[in-house]
Parts: sequence; structure tokens; C-alpha cells
Amino acid sequence: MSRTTTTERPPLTVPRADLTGGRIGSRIDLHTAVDSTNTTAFEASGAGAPDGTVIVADAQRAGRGRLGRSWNSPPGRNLYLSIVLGAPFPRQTVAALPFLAAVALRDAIRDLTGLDAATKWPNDVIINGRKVGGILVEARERGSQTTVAVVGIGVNVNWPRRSMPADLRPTATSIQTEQGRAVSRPRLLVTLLNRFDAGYERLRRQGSGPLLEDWSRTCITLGRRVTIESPSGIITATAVAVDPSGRLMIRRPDGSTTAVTADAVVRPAIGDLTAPTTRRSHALRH
Ligand code: BT5
Repeated sequence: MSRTTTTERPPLTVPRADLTGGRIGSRIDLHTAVDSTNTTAFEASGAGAPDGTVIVADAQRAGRGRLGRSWNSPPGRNLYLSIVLGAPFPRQTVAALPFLAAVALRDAIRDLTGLDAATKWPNDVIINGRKVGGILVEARERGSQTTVAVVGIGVNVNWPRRSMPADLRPTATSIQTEQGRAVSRPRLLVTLLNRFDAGYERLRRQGSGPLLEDWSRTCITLGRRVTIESPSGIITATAVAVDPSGRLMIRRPDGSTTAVTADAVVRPAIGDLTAPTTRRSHALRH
């Protein structure tokens, strides 16, 4: 039956039998609530959790975004998970992980719903111009080596827009909101982990080239005029590509190109929301 009211909140479970990968989900810890699944993942790793361990929580008390921002994480609605990746691995692999997670989430949503989920630089998954998922990759390093990387993924699943905090409503969405009906969180979780596992194996075998190409295919940032706010000032330019380190390559009006790192704030340039473009259905809203 497709009708599901928003008051139904089936418990979050993990259908382990449906995992197809050899690495991701080799161990899965399911929590009712934690401060942040990324924090719990680092703790688990420190206590010996193996490569591929996944920490899942039904709610987070202090979910984190990038750059000190927070991730709104109510119970019973969404997915919050962190994947522990054992290292050592090259820096370029770490830089590719947000893109890998975004592609895995985009494809999992498409697999289950047919919705036109898309990527947005640096770390968002969006549907119809609104953010449905965010990614936070954190790594611990010793010397020049990455000792462990944690890939945190938050997805708004069965969260009606009217239940969202007012400040998020203009820019956020959920799968249920876009699809008009609820989606099974356990099915989404397992589809996402299977997609991530396959993508991680490909990344290790082939490097980041094919991944970044795949990510770019649906990226709403590329080809658009953007305003970049960085410590060195504000510039308006066209986003043209991502480089192998995941930096956004922008072309200035004078033809010069520059790489922008993920800590810069990138917005659509004023007037670009209505610019004619083949990617129009993904118009940026923030
Ligand atoms: C992100 O940061 O998008 C990364 C979010 C990662 C969350 C996962 S959940 C599992 C794991 N454990 C954690 O503690 N974190 C990870 P950023 O690009 O900085 O975006 C944060 C901004 O998105 C906020 O400042 C809000 O504007 C907005 N936001 C907050 N909660 C949101 C939500 N649930 N849905 C959509 N947008 C949200």
C-alpha cells in the first residue's frame, strides 16, 4: 500500500541479509540516539572496530555539519550514519570520499524512488533544488598518513517539510516530501551501503577519475555562475569542473581559472536562478 501517514514511524532496523558488499557493513552498530555518529564512529574505531564498520543512529543530539555547523537530526524520520574506513590510504582517496558518498546516496535514492536526485559541490545531495542529504568526512592523520577516515551521511527520509524548523524549510527537503509517500529507511540504508561498497572498491581499483566524472554528470554547480566568498574576498565566476583533489575549478570573466577549496562559501550568482540552462530543473535555492 503506498499511502503512509506522517504519524507512522516504523522503527529503524538493519536488514543485514540484504548487504551485498564484502567490506561496508561487516559490522553495524545501531543506536537509539548519540551525540554524533561521526564521534561514535571514531570511538568505535579507537576501540578496534574493523574497516567497513557502520554506526547508525535513529537520532543525534549534536549532529554536525561542516565548518562548525549543525545537522538537524530528529528521531523516527531520517537516516544518520557513519562509515569507518581503515587506512592507510592516499590523500586523494580521502579527498574523493565526499564525492563517493554523494554518488552512492544519489544513486540509492534514484534506485528506490526514481526521483531525480542530483549532486551539488562540495558535499550535498539535492532534489528539485533543495538539500535532502549532507556529507561530513573527517579523518585522523599521523604524520602524512591518514590513519582512519569516517564518512558521515545524513539523509532526510520521511520528514514532512512542515515538521522541519522554519529556517530549514526554504532550503531542505525529504524523500517523502518529494515522492509524496514514505520510503523504508532500512531499505534505503541497505541500498546506500551496497552502493557505497561497490563505489569504494571502484575507487580503490581505478582512482578518483571515473568517480568524479560520475559525480559531475548530475552536478548542479557545474556550468553555473557562482559567487565565491573566501578569506581573500568575493568573486563571481563560472564553475567549470572539479579537480582530482575535489576542488572546484572556476573561470573568471577574464578567462583565468582558480581552484576553490570546500571551505569557501559558494552561492549561485545573483540573477542565475532564472538563467536559461539545461539544468534548470535543479535551480539552486541556496
Ligand atoms: C553538511 O554540512 O551537509 C554535512 C551534514 C552531515 C550530517 C551527517 S549525519 C551523520 C553524521 N554525523 C554527524 O554528526 N554528521 C554526519 P554543511 O554543508 O555544513 O551543511 C550544514 C547546513 O545544512 C546547516 O547549516 C543548515 O543550514 C543545513 N541543515 C542542517 N540540518 C539539515 C537537514 N537535516 N537537512 C537539510 N539541511 C540541513
